[in-house]
Amino acid sequence: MSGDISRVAVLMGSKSDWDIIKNTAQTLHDFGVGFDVRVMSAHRTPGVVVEYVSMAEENGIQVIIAAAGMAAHLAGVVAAHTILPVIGIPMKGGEGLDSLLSTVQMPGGIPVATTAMGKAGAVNAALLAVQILSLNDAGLRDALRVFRRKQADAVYAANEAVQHDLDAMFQE
Ligand code: RP5
Repeated sequence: MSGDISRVAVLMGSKSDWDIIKNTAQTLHDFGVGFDVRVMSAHRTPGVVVEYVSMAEENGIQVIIAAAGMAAHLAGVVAAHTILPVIGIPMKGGEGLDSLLSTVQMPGGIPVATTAMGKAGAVNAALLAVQILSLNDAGLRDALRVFRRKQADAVYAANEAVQHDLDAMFQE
């Protein structure tokens, strides 16, 4: 739990996913968005998943992020039990491609917005959740614009640094 009210649920299939999913929690925290982190498994604790997700809307959750690896059914099962938007993060628990396909290949009618694997996906899941929440939150829209500007500034600075290195390497 972080922030006053949890607006985002961050679910993961195993504690072994946490090292990557910490990036989701950190990003939500950086935007000041309250979240609730839980370990629960579509296969090992299916009853807990259904119970949690069935109550999520009533509990004030607006977006659910679900991370799982291998035969990664967590995001799909979550999506089947709620009309809240669900973002799936495929974890590289097995080969990687297994969890990517298990998460992304949802049948028509039950969507899961699937991110990349790894840290990029963990961060992007949080950013996508913030973007969804920002539709009704001008403060979050401003924070997203600041984030994008800082991100671009870092790329401009990196380009400058490379140009500087090139000048130093090849000056006659
Ligand atoms: C999935 O299986 C989890 O999300 C994890 O990515 C993977 C392996 O889980 P552990 O065997 O490490 O608990 O359910």
